[in-house]
Parts: sequence; structure tokens; C-alpha cells
Amino acid sequence: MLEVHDQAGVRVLVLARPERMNALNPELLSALRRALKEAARDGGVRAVMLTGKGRAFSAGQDLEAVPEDRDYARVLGDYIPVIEALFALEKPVVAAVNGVAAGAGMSLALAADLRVMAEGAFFSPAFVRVGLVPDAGMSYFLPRLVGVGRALDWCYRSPRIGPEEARTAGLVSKVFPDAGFFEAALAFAAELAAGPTRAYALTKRLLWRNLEATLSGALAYEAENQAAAGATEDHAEGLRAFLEKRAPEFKGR
Ligand code: LHQ
Repeated sequence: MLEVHDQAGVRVLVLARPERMNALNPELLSALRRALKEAARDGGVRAVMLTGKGRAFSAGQDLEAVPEDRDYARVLGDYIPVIEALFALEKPVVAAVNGVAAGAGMSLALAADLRVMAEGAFFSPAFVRVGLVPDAGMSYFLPRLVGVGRALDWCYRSPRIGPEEARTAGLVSKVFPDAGFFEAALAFAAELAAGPTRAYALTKRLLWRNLEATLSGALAYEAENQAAAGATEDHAEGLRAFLEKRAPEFKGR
């Protein structure tokens, strides 16, 4: 259901219900929640990559597992801790979108820090197709990532958002060929894992929090975070490496 392994300092989480396009049900969500908690705790993990097994990233909510009473507030109770855990993780999180990411599957990808996608993959908000509204964080992340106008357009029409449109909108960092996609995405995540991951964590908090700040609040929060980054071993190593004209070896501390 969820396959977990470590490669090159990256905790790889693979949504693995390929026969159901990795549709999300309570068991998979709870496994994901546990795995994210573990990844946060494990000092050997420097980055996390979330991807899907088979031809989908995730087709979103398992439409065969919706309760008869359609108590979606309860269903969403299983999503909330997962989205919050992705957002709170103090390590870079990459969604490697190998195939379709629809509905709440797209929401999962949006809650990652960065996204890369395969040439044959696409995003689809999908909610409107079944008469629903964006959930699992999409209403929060999508307008912030691509602007309210585009988010509304996508949520109303639910088009297939392919690599070109996704890249133009700033939704994905890189597009890789379908053949060898996993390896290319892993190399992307591994590069982050070898970086100053403490500084990444502070940057993530800084950028998101300062979206809501006044200028003076933002400047003060930058100063506070720069003081924290300046106290890391990685900063000392970065300075040393610059002066010694060599590549830095960051440890994430
Ligand atoms: C599926 C699913 C799926 C179960 C494919 N569930 N089986 C709502 C409610 C409450 C709270 C949480 O949030 C939400 C928001 C949501 O996420 S609503 C769901 C949004 N997702 C969708 O509407 C996507 C539905 N799926 C599709 O449109 C297509 O299946 C896609 C475009 C993903 C793939 O199309 P194809 O490549 O043509 O494959 P397929 O349709 O033949 O799917 C393969 C199998 O996977 C098939 O089963 P079968 O037994 O016939 O082989 C599908 O029934 C199953 N599957 N999505 N969400």
C-alpha cells in the first residue's frame, strides 16, 4: 500500500495501489501519516520524495471507499494530518509526479515543497467533475502557487494540466522523460538531500509565513531566521569551502 525505502539520503515514499491508480483510502492515508512522522524523526533522512507506483501518481480519493452517508468532513479528517505533516516537515519534500495526479492526489503534490513531473503525467483538479470543491489543502496551496485567477480557472474547468502548462504556471520545477523518470526525480531529490537542509527548512518557514506578514514583520523574521542559519555547521562549512575554493560538504546541521 505504501512502500518506503531510503536511497541517497532520501526517504522515498511510494503510493502503491497501482490497480486503483493509487487512490487514497484511510489505510493508505494513515500509513502516509506514520511514514511522514518517521521521516521527520530520523536524523539520517535529509529529504523526502513522494511518488506513485505504476502509471498514476494518485487518482485522489478512492471513490469506491466513500462512506454511504457522504460525511466528507469525517473523510477529510484522515487527510488533514497528512497535509499538515507534509507542510511541517523540516526537510525538503519533493513530489515526483510520475502519472496522473487528480483531486486529492493533486492536493498531496501541492503540499510538497517542490514538484517534478514526467512528460506523460498531468494534473487534474477533478473535484468539479464529481460536483465537489477543492479540498485536502488545494484551496490553500493552489492560489498561492499559481495565483487566484489561474486556480479558479483550473478548478472550474478541471483541464488536464500537462508539463508545458504546469511549468509555465510555476507548478513544477522540472519535467523529465517518462523513461528513467524515477531515477531522474531521485537525483533531483538527492541533490537537495546533500544541500544545507537546515537552511532549507528555515527558508520554507520563512517564505510561507512571510506571505502573511507586513514588510517590517517580514524583515524581522528574516533576521531571526538568518541568525539561526548563521549558527549552523553548514554555514561555517559553506564559508570555509568558499575561501578554500572547493565544493562544500553539507551535513544538515
Ligand atoms: C479509481 C479511481 C478513484 C477508485 C481510478 N477511486 N478507483 C472527495 C471526497 C471526499 C474527501 C476527499 O476528497 C475528495 C476529493 C477527491 O479526490 S474526489 C476524486 C477525484 N478523482 C477523480 O475524480 C479521478 C477519477 N479517476 C479518473 O478520472 C481516471 O480513472 C483517471 C484519469 C485517473 C485515469 O484514467 P484511465 O487511465 O483511463 O484509467 P481507468 O479510469 O481505467 O482507471 C484504472 C482503474 O483505477 C479503474 O478500475 P478498473 O477496475 O475498471 O480497472 C478505475 O476505476 C480505478 N480508479 N481512479 N479515484
